[in-house]
Formats: sequence, structure tokens, C-alpha cells
Amino acid sequence: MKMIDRKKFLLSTLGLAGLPFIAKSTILKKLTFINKPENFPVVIATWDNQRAVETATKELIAGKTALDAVEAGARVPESDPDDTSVGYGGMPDRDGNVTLDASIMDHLGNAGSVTFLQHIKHPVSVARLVMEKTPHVMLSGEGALRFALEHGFKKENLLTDKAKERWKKWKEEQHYNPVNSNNHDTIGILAIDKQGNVAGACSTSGLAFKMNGRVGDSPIIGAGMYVDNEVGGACATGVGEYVMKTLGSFLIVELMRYGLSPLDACKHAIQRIVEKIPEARNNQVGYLALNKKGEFGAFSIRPVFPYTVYQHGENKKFESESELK
Ligand code: SD4
Repeated sequence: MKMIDRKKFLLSTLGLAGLPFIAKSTILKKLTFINKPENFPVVIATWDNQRAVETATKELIAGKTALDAVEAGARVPESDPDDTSVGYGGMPDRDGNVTLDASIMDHLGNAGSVTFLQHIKHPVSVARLVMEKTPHVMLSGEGALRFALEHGFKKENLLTDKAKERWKKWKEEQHYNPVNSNNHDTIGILAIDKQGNVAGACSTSGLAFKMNGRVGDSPIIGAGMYVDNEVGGACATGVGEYVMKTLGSFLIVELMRYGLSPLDACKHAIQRIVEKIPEARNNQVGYLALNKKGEFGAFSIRPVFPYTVYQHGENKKFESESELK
């Protein structure tokens, strides 16, 4: 292939040919990120996950790794009965089963995940063990449960009375409404530790009243969450089907690798969804990204997608910009 054709081909493969906000000549040049240690440690998480961010921050300040921090952070909503999208208290599927998905990645590119896991309150910790103790990346269903029990996790009932009541009410109407402003809270969390290393995690009970057996984006490495320690990380919340079809978190990290800011990378990934999947406009996806320098950004299909950040000694709440106003 001639040089010029090859470049055109690469640009269109990346879907960047029409990007208005970056000079094409710079797109294929990988950036080398110069760390800005004054920006560390930093933690960023989806939605109003303030307690999770505080917990992760404490770990980092105590000198723990970014991996320890994101795991500790994700465990907070996992054990919170009032968080109806994660772990204990999560909304069940349409048959009344709470089924959980989670993933985790460290700065060495190691990854672990669990899908369709039942009866275990902390799927993120099981995902970490899959990463550390097995030759695999993902364990699912019965096998994931057996693996968790073998490693000392307790079998518990995760369906709270409150979740059961909502499920019973839903059964009367059977109206399937994937993600609106009242039924979210999946945690995606990214952190950079004092050494400048990046890690990420994601944990969810998935879409409320989903079909039995449905698995979303959160445990799919590159969809619900992705980390590359050379570049940074990204994570997603919202309708997982749209995120999976466009491999959003991987796309965002790759766009940052080639020069986009975290905000522009998230914006591009949201625009990809809206362009390719017209009905996505009626629903929500929110992306968060953090680059190696400690800069962060977020973008969503619809307003409002809040997120929480710890940096420079402060825990702050932000709202993302959105494609639809
Ligand atoms: C899923 N992305 O399973 C998750 C749902 C979610 O807040 O983010 N809810 O599709």
C-alpha cells in the first residue's frame, strides 16, 4: 500500500478521519505522557460515589497501590443496600435473581473479571483473584461462584426486601426501561497512586430486570473499563449494550494515546454511539477518563451524569457535558 493510502486507511479504521478537533498529521504519533506528580494521588468515580472515592483516597494516602484503592472503592457500593445498581441491594433480573458483573485492571495490564456471579457481595474482589490466581481473565456463573467459595467468600442472599418489592411491582407492569435518571449507580473507578501507576475497576448488578443470563459491559475488558499505564484509563456507565458494541473504554484510551484530552476522547466515544445506534439518544451512557498526567474528563449522551473526583487534597462533585442538552 502506498504511504498516503496507508495513512488514510489507518485514519478511517480508527474512525478519526472526520475529527474536527485534531490535526490529522499528529493523530498517528503516539504521545509520551510526562507524569505530573503534583496531580497525584487522584481518584475518579462515576455518579455520586463520594464514599467510594474517600475510601480509595485513604488507601492511596496510606501508600497503597492504585489497584488496592480501586478495589477498596468499589467495595463500598457493593455492600451498600441503598445502592440499587451494585452488589448487595442491587436490582434483580426479571426472574428475581441478583446477578453481578465486575472487572479490575492493574498498571501492568493484568485484568480479571466475573460475570453472572450470584450470592457473593464483593464481585470486584473475586475479579481481582481471577486476575491474580488463575491463568484466565474472566470467570462466569457457576464456575465463578465455585471459585469464590473456594477462596473463602461467603454465600449470601443479596436480594434485599426493598429490591424484592420493586421487582414485584415491576412484574405487574413488565415495562422494560434500561437506564433512566433514577436507575443507575454502577461504579466505575480509576486511580493513580503516588508512584504514578494507573488502575481501574467497575462493578454492577447490571440493568434492572434484565433477561436472566444477560451480561453487560462492566466485566468486558475494554468496554466497561480499560487501563493502559502508558496512557491512562477509562470507564463506563449506562446501557452496556451500546458500550459493548463500540468498545468504548478501549476506544477512549486509544484516542488519548494519540493526543486527545480525556474530555475530547470521551466526547468522541459518545458521538460514536449516537451516530451508530440512533435509539441510544433515548438512553444514557456516561464515560469517564483519566490520563497519566492526572487530567480527567467526562461526557454523556444526556444530562445529567455526575461524577466524583479526589485531587489536590479535595473531594469534588462534577457534572459531565453531554451530547444532548
Ligand atoms: C450494564 N453498564 O450492565 C451497566 C449498567 C449501569 O448504572 O451502568 N448502570 O449495562
